[in-house]
Amino acid sequence: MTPGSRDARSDGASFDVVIVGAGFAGLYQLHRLRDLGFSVRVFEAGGGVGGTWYWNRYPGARCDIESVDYSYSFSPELEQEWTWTERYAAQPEILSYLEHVADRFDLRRDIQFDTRIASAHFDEATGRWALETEAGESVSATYCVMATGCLSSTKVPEVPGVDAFAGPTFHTGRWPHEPVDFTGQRVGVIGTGSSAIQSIPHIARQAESVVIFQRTPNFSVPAWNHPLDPEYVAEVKASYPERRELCRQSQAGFPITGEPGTAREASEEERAEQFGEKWQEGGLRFLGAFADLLIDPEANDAASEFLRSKIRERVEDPEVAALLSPSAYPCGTKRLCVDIGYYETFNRDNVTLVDIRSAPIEEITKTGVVTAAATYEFDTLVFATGFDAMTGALSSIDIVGTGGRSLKEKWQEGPRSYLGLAVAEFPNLFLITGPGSPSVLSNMVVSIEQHVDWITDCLVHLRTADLGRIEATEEAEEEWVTLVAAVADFTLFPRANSWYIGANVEGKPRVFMPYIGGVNTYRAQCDEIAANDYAGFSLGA
Ligand code: NA7
Repeated sequence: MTPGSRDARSDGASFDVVIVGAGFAGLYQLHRLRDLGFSVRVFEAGGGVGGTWYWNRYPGARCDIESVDYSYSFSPELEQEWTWTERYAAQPEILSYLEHVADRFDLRRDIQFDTRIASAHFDEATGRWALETEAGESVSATYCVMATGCLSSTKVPEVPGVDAFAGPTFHTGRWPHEPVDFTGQRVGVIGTGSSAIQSIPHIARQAESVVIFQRTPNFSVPAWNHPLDPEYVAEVKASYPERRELCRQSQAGFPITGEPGTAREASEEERAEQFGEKWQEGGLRFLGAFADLLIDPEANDAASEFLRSKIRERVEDPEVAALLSPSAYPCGTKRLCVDIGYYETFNRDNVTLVDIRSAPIEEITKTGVVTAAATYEFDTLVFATGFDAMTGALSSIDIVGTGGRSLKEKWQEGPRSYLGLAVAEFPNLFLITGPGSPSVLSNMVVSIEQHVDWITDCLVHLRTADLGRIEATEEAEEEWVTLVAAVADFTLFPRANSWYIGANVEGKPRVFMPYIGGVNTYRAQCDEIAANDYAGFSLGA
């Protein structure tokens, strides 16, 4: 047994609420509901708490939201006692934080680790969820909360021979717990998304050689990461209530003061100055340079060109710089990356960039990778090929609602939900940061807390009113799906083949999944619906 987890397994047990997942979302949901007297059990596939931060242990794994904001706001005491050490926390520090939270609030005693939920079926006769674990245990619950994460179902390259390689292979999203030593190794890395951009500089410093297979280049802005000055930390701690409120009332869940102007109205000099300033601030703040950056193609062109000019400054070989420069989509419409020395890594003698857009990978063999143009031999392969984002983790559980239809079947043409929180035909099921909510377009911790608080208030409301059933109506769901699509269509996001739109998984329907309305607007919409007697839901005994 994992230290601290339950000795007794759960077979046959019944609960008010079952929560699937013990990351940021599951931990806080457990804390809230247990405090209010609900009987709760969390099931977690991993051997410990942390979710994303438990699995993504690759070298260089780091948050791209500033750590003082990428943390819970629910406990003023926790806020004061925990001290972040860097501007962007690395994975071990975030995992320690979540372990601290689990211990501090005594959460582990209600979490069953190393347990994957295989199925969840709604039983119309009892009005309860019947869940089964992969090991065959059965439990039941009145309510089921899916805290399964948006980026947890890993994706390996869909190329022939993917299992054929004889040496070690690692996926960034399932990295071993022990550090991997690349010393003296010839390493191949497939993928150039955020995980690759963070890990490649580390791998290149150790390995004999690294070959990077790039299908689509990404835009990246420096993190300018640094240890946090104690005075700054003290200032943040002293002003946390206001800072958190600023996050909640912002578009993306991190504090931004002042209203940016539009690039359309700015002169060329003003644009250059603003981009330069935002570049110096570093990270995702770059996208806040102008209000129309993700709406107006011309504004975006200017920002994209600025970012490409920085790649040319950072990469010595002009041909490599050109290959690393995205041109096929507007900047920011695939997740903007935040790097520490990524581009400079291509100035090293032991690093080679291979363009697999012009000469695709044909096969992975026992000894390496064969592209349409050449054969490469490796000792180790790293798959930085991302996730079946937003729907993958939910679709991998056999979730069946009232009509006998599974969620996977219902979502065959793309995810449909009401608020990204609930799904018609699936009573008493809640999704935390599900598709149709701001989720991955925001500071996840802010969005998670908002959903957990909303769900908690909802369950208390049902209990107080002596009700035991809530279900999104088909009409409300249809209206919400239409709104999510309309808001996305107003922006440049649908122009990119991103994981936001399911383009990274073969056969996945092309539907823009997160809600771009902003965490501020979205929070107001959710609150209004609750205040309006849960408009769009049908409530029953
Ligand atoms: P991403 O951002 O989905 O990146 C995956 C990368 O792998 C991306 O460059 C893909 O190219 C590439 N890829 C995927 N499949 C293949 C195949 N079959 N062949 C070649 N290359 C492939 O995942 P990350 O883990 O880096 O980051 C996920 C999020 O975590 C990130 O956005 C942050 O929010 C944190 P493509 O672009 O699809 O052409």
